[in-house]
Amino acid sequence: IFDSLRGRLDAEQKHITLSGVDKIKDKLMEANRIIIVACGTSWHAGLLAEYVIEELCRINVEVEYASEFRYRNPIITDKDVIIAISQSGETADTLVALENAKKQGATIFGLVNVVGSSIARLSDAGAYTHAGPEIGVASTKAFTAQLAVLYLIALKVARDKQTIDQTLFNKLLADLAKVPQLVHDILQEQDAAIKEIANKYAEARDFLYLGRGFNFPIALEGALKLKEISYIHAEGYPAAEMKHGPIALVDENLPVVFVATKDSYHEKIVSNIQEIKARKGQVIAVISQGDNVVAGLADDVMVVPQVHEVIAPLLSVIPLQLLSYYIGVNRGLDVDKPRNLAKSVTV
Ligand code: F1P
Repeated sequence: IFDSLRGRLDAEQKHITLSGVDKIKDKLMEANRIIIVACGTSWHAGLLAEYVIEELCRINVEVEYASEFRYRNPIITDKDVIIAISQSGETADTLVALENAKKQGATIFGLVNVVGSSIARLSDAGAYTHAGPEIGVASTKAFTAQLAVLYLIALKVARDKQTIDQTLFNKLLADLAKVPQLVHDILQEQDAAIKEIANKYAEARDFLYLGRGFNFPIALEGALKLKEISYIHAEGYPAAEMKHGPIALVDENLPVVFVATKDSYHEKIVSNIQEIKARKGQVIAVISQGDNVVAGLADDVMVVPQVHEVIAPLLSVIPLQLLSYYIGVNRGLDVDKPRNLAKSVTV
């Protein structure tokens, strides 16, 4: 993540350098629509980017699973900009989806880790996340790095389109610049507590992850990480969607992980937590520092520093990655090489 920000963001000077974005700036400024195409964890980064770009830039965004998009006959025009997100830059479904879109005239912006990879070569412009090769198969730091770049793009476009005011721009930029240090602090300060939580729940058969707004994609990503490296069945849901089905699963054996950092909908998430507690579910919550309300309701908490709600997901994903890691370790699994999972899904 530090590499993703270094040289691209100068919070003091309020300056963002992204030469790839400059290359397609006119297309972006006039875009009818941004279509984000990705798979797996990269898709979750795309989903969060949808929330952020729509909020800050007021551009219509759609997020597509490349693995489905490639089999559809989507309506794409030269007014569409496609953002392709891929850690490896080689994911076959994403590549085919892009080739199809390119034939219809779309401009493609590639966001990949690997310099010279197939997706990078197919793109009209792009940015490298430079998150280095992941040691493990499951995507963790690539996710954070993808988000860092997507946030920079959103902020840059929002400022040029004047869809946010200078005060908000400055606040978001300043909070984004703090993220590398805050991630470091979370890893240090929460490590022991998260390890203990992992030991407590390592034998659970199923987990439910809930979040709302900017925290919803993080709930999905938390559930995916647990599946990938701990082999525990986990579902991520929008918090309010719980009443439309998953609530039937709740009993004393179901750990429910809430991504519950302070945001505009905080009261709603508090009442969702109460609903789970009333049904004897066990609540693990990611909370903002100083949130005594959720700390008082939840069985276990993982604490992150408070930043603007738009930036908060960059922090709240960290304890969830660590929780999955420690549950996997507790179960004696090789968390770096999960069974059945390939680093690049090229077929
Ligand atoms: C997408 C992805 C990863 C996942 C695993 C399989 O890869 O689903 O998110 O952790 O490695 O592939 P990519 O297109 O981002 O390289």
